[in-house]
Amino acid sequence: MTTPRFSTEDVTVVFFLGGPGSGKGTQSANLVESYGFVHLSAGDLLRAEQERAGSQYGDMIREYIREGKIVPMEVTVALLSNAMADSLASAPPPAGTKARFLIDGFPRKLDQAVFFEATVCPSELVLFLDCPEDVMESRLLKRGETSGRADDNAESIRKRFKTFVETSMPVVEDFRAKDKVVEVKADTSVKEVYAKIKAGIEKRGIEAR
Ligand code: UP5
Ligand code: MG
Repeated sequence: MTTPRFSTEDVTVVFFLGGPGSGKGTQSANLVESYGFVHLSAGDLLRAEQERAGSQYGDMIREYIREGKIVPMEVTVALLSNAMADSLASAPPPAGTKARFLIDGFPRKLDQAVFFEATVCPSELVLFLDCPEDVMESRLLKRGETSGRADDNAESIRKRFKTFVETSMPVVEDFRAKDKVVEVKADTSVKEVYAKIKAGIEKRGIEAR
């Protein structure tokens, strides 16, 4: 059996899932502020790797993201695991506390969840933002006017939704069956959604710090 790289005695991992445009990035900023999470967006790490000079994965990542497909997990898991190690080395948590990592937009497929928990760190909780597609679509199209993201266009958005429903929702369902999901409706204001997130995670024992 493999031993995970990080122990749950030192580290708390919360997976943050939800459809494209459900508000994961937006709410992550709030959670960093009040709960001392280190925010690691799998999508942001992949976009940075895509731009990194000398990366052997740049072209592949670009293609997968535009098509709304899920990048092979070895790439994503290595980026996440190394980002966790870097954070622990450069900004360790206050003495006597565990480091908290908010893993945004990952795992997007069941085998990724299994692989991450076996080799990197088991998760404590899964925060899931539930938002109707029409709301997510209008948010993403609006963001696309200025974001520069290659996947914020109608065609890529449609493909991202399909991947989310077919491949990523089963991850949420699997964690739900294990009673690890805090689910929040995400089609109201940023403030209202955040209030519900706070209530949900505090009920599960994650306190502000
Ligand atoms: N907004 C947010 N909340 C709002 C609210 N309550 N009311 C009104 N507006 C709200 O928000 C999106 C927009 O909506 C923003 O303009 C915001 O102001 C507004 P944001 O917080 O950015 O939503 P988020 O859920 O983070 O949306 P994002 O587009 O980042 O989600 P995706 O999951 O699609 O993107 P991600 O970057 O995670 O992944 C992109 C691609 O990378 C994937 O499609 C895939 O190809 C690849 N990928 C992998 O292959 N593997 C991975 O593990 C991760 C990604
Ligand atoms: Mg995001």
